Amino acid sequence: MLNKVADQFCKLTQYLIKLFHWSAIFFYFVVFKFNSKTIGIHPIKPNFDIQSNSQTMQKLGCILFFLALPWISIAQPFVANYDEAKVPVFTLPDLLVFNDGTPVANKKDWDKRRSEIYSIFEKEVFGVIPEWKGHVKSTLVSEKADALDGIAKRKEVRIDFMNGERKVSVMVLIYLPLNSKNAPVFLSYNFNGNHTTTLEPGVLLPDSWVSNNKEITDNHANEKGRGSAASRWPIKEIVSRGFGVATVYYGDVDPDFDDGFKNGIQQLFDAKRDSTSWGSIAAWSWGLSRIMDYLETDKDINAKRVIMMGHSRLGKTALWAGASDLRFAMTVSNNSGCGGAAISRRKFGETVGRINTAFPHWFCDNYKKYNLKEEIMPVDQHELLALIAPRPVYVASAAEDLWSDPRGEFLSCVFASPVYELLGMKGLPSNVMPELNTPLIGTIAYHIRPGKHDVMLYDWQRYMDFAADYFKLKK
Ligand code: GTR
Repeated sequence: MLNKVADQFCKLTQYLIKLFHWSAIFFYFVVFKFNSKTIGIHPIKPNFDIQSNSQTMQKLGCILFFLALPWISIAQPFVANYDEAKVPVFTLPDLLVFNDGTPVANKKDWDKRRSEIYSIFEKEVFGVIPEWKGHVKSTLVSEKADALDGIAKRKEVRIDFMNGERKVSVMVLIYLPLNSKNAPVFLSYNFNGNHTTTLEPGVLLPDSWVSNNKEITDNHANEKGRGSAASRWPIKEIVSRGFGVATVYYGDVDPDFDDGFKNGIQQLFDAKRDSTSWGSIAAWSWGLSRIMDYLETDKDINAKRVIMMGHSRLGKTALWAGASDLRFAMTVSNNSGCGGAAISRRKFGETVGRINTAFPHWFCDNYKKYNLKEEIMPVDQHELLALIAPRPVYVASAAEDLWSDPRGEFLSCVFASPVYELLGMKGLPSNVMPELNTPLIGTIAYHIRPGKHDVMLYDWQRYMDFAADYFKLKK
């Protein structure tokens, strides 16, 4: 949907530029000629007034033309490359070499190298999170002991973030298998409100801004959305296999539009902005850490077993949260693509320039330096995965989701593997892209399934298998 809006915007801009361009030409030729002819004086021998008049027109035409030039070059509609033969030859930054060229030899070295890489991602990609000076309060809002036809306990917990008079509230919806305080829990943002993940009538609608669609015209959630994303949230299957689910509407933390960072939790921070200031992905990721703070206090939950999971932009967020907060035991990136798991230097599908143009608020301003210049980036996305090591990470692609560059997502897993191996873990077990529905499972895992950009039951089943092995649950 947002892609379509961005493309329409691009077309409109192009149309306006053409109009501007032709006006410039019109001014230059038509008005100038009209002036010369109607006044009836040969342009080569004009009198002083006519000459200055025509020179003014000429200058105006030139100025308009040159003003239009940069726009003409930047507003060409983006055409994604989907041809493997056109992927540029690239050299990735070496994970196991310090910025000063010294090799990384052991686990201790890796801790230092990790800080170097983390700091580059902070300052050049996602942005630095300012110091939090407010306070936080959590309140149990509802509880149901026999949810999902009696197999789960459901609760809703509101977390209020406050700084002075300013307050932002975030609602966490939690489902837990009955009588299991040890269940691993998938923590995952949803796109349109907690009520869209389930058909259960009691689940609250968000109060915060939601994007408009066929059913919503006033940026407020309504009952029509209940259960609309349930296919992405097979909560009953998840709970039946002994896992919990904690989900939060991402717009509660930061509404997803470019508002100059004035709403969502960013309004609660007093920091001035510069080119390294945080974008929305960092804000959403900060929110996940605060939800983790709450989960650590919840007696029904073993917070050492929280699995960070996200789809698409929220997959990018999950990876950055997994890299930033070592309390997340495992991270799952579903179709995260550009700025997530896909290698940026491949420029396949969505590129850095395209994502920064369509979503200027997601990353820090420094990231824009790499628009059309991915090859000079000081990091690439295999390093984002490596920041999660030695904890398990699962990356998944969809065959028709070329926009997210499945091969680039796979290669990140391959290129992050040496760090896992240095730390004594198994990297991805193969460097050959697997067939559809044939997961590769090491401490880094990868699969590609048939179908579109989405989260499907197949994806969840693989994540649950992976987590069940790691947490040694009965299958
Ligand atoms: C697309 C965007 C992708 C991905 C996706 C999503 O429009 O280009 O990077 O994040 O949105 O989040 O659904």
